[in-house]
Amino acid sequence: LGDKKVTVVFVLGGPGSGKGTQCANIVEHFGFTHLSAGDLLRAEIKSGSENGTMIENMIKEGKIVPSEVTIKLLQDAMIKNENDKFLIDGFPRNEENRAAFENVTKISPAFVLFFDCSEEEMERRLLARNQGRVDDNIETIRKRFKVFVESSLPVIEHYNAKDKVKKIDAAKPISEVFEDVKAIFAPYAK
Ligand code: UP5
Ligand code: MG
Repeated sequence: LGDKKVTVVFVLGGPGSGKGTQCANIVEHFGFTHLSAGDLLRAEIKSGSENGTMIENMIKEGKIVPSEVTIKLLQDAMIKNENDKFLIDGFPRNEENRAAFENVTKISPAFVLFFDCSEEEMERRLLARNQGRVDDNIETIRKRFKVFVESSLPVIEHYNAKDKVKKIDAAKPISEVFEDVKAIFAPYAK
């Protein structure tokens, strides 16, 4: 990234907590660029890249793709984009992801937006989504929940200890969740 100074917000929360949905709202109102690590990985599969098969197998199992791969995709996307405000959605997913991103990019997030939602509600949403995602089946959903609790919650704990986490009740309807999100982003109004 060189000398480019960027503001990064990590958007975290369990599978189906509404990260993508709320990021689209934040982009529209606050002029951030949305980078979903999962979307970048799915685009990499589609592009026929040499890592495609490995990535697809990991996603089918709900496992975390090696951090070099994800960080490269995020870094390239930030370099290519003129914007200096980024929402990084669904990354870092474990402590190794977090440490590697900080080491490679020298970026630490302005804050972490954490969408808190029950597994029961997230499961309902994912099973109703119907967008053909290979990981939206009950077996993979259970694996994704387990990985979230075991590997991703510790990342949120890490930033919580630094007072960087803004936790949102994500079980409410989309528009109500966005009211809470708006209050947090008010200082970043474009
Ligand atoms: N919906 C949203 N908000 C709602 C609300 N308030 N009330 C009712 N319904 C609501 O929402 C999910 C569904 O719920 C939608 O139909 C929506 O309309 C509805 P969405 O906004 O898509 O939720 P999101 O949190 O983005 O869910 P997603 O499934 O994308 O989360 P995951 O974290 O599971 O998926 P991601 O794409 O980030 O990762 C997928 C896989 O990629 C991972 O499991 C992993 O294998 C791999 N991965 C890595 O290895 N490394 C990474 O860094 C990132 C991903
Ligand atoms: Mg998503």
